[in-house]
Amino acid sequence: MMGWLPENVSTFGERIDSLFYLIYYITTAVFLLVMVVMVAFLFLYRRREGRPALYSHGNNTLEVIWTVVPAIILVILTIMSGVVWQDIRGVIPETDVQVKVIGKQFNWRIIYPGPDNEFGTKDDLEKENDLHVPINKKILVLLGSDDVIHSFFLPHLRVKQDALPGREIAIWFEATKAGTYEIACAELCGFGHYNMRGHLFVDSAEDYQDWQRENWPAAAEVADMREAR
Ligand SMILES: [Cu+2]
Repeated sequence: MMGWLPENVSTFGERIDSLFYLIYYITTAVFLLVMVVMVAFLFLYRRREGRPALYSHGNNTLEVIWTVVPAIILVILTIMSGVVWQDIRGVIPETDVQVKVIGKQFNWRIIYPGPDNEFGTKDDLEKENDLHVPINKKILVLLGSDDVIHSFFLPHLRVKQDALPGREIAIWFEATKAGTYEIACAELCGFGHYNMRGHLFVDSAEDYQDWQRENWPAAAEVADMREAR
């Protein structure tokens, strides 16, 4: 039944999806109710020979009900959304891995800080469109843009955030399933927008280590030394 969103592989995705479906079901129910009643009334109260038109000023009780009930539903949805937003976006938890993602017409620059976990040092590594992260770890993404407004979209992780030139925006996620997922740009950013696509590789712990080893042989030695101890 819930097959038409991309598979969720994010720790917080379930909470966002639940809200989405709750709102979807409420609006669908209201839509159907309004349409059925409207069509029924069109038929029941159509013009008929000998039936005079009726002047009605309305019905105060009914109007109060259909104003107050939706207002209460909206307030409840606002509170529920606010709680989820605060938990996911209000605070950045302690993260295990950090990476810079810079939008640029028309690709994603992915900058890894390297073994020292600091940006702007010699062991930084820049890749185009390929983001490798380990599974079951919290990933901090420092998001920026070199030119225009882009939007960093990880549909399977339920992450979408505008990337603005001149600003660094911190977001995070944690992936729960290994695999290759899409990175898309969700902001019309120019002629090549449709082609602004990358890959998110969620690696098992071993695969991630292998990937690190390939890119930073020195780091692998450090990791090996730690393991040997
Ligand atoms: Cu873009």
